[in-house]
Amino acid sequence: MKKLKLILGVAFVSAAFTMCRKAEQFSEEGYDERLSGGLATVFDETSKAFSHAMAGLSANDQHAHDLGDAAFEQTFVTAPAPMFGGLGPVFNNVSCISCHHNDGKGTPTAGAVNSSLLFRISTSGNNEFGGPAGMDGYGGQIQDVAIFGKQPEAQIQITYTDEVVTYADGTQVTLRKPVYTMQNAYVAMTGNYSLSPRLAPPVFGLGLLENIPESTIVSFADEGDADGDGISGRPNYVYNAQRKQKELGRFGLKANTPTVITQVAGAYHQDMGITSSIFTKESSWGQLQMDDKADDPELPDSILHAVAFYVRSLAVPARRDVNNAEVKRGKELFVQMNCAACHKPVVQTGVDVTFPAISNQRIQPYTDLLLHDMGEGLADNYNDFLANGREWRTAPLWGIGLFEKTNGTPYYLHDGRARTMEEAILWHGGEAERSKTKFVQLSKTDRQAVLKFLKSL
Ligand code: HEC
Ligand code: HEC
Ligand SMILES: [Ca+2]
Ligand SMILES: [Ca+2]
Ligand SMILES: [Ca+2]
Repeated sequence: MKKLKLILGVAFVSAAFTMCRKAEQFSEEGYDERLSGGLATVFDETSKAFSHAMAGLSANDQHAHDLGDAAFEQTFVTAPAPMFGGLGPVFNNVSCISCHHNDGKGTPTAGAVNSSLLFRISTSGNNEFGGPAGMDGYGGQIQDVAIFGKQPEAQIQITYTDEVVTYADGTQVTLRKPVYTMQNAYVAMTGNYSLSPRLAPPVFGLGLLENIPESTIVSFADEGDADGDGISGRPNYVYNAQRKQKELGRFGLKANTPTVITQVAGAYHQDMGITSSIFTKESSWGQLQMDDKADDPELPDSILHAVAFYVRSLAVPARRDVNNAEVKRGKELFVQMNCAACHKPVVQTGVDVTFPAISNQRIQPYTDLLLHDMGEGLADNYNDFLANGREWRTAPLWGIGLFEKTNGTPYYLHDGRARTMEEAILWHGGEAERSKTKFVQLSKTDRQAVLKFLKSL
């Protein structure tokens, strides 16, 4: 049944591709702007838009993708279990899909079953690898759920305070700022700590982002702001727990993880409490509730690799309405307001002869994968390797116009505080202050054109 759906899906996608291709005009540069992921683009604008394999995978690769797909959706259980055991003792959720809804963004409802918001915690200073120093009794992340007989580390309650922004034409937008309160801590927390709220981002297109040459990303940086446009941007360099060395950070909301595989192993480890060959000790190792027995890894390498391949080979959804006049006007304004200085519209991936779908592709990720100071309003005061408490990785904007489809109620920004893309823009500060001010000064018609352009991504 699954196979049939897959074949139908592929047939449908290729039919749609050829049909639309004839109907639409190419953009001025002779390039089809709809191809956000180059050859790894898929034509689907439904709730499943982020869930397709890239076209052209070999039979072997397709098989690995399908295995990874099943494991991504698999609910893990308490050990002992013949398969998919090892959940906990403390964890945040029971499967990847329960946070990355439809392979897309999550929902910021801490405590609820579908919650995809988690909290990192650190004391001042760094750990032995240059990363954030964890807290005694808690480590680096608060796990708010536990298996039977153990206690969750703590829960975090969220309340919001409102702030109103008024445009020159009188239109008002209400922004909500989250306030977090730690509750039910299983042991007393001593000393100062900072919390970093993180909402699950989408997981498609990551093979492409991983395949952007390091030199390209570094070339986007302008650390001393030599061109004087107020935008600097710098790369993060982080510890690779698999290769045991410092590398460029690309993934995570502060570019705090170097590769897809370490990100996936890290998710099993911290978010689900599942050990693997990369993270061999439970996240609660050395804490009160752990027996500290060094067992075999709970996750076989075969599954770890399949899941990593699954997210690397998820296709990017095509843009819609690229020839609509209002969308085109919105794109012009996006460039004029210098949004494109951080949200890079076009990037070229490197050559990878083993994986043609991600090799040498012209993609439109709308990110530079660099860290930017986003101002006090978005600051979490939490350091993550080189990222300071005001810095975040430029969020890729590809697919953002489909969040309503993939997630029902969409949420934007690192903690989901923004309910609309307009709210997300109004939170921009720091290096993005000038761009934000330009947006606020636009006429209502032009603001709508910008939002319509974002909706087409
Ligand atoms: C409790 C919710 C939660 C669970 C469960 C979870 N994730 Fe995530 N995921 C997140 C958050 C939050 C981030 C951002 C992490 C950061 O900033 O360090 C993230 C980031 C990622 C990224 C990087 C995306 C990017 O653009 O940088 C990948 C890949 C990923 N997760 C895969 C997985 C896989 C595979 C699983 C299952 C093994 C999983 N996640 C389970 C919440 C979750
Ligand atoms: C200085 C770099 C920079 C500039 C300039 C910039 N952005 Fe961003 N943008 C970011 C970063 C970093 C984030 C993630 C912030 C966070 O999550 O707290 C982001 C997030 C967003 C989001 C939300 C993405 C999501 O997935 O939740 C939207 C929408 C957005 N930007 C649009 C714009 C628009 C429109 C402009 C121009 C008016 C702009 N940005 C200018 C860096 C920038
Ligand atoms: Ca475990
Ligand atoms: Ca912990
Ligand atoms: Ca600059």
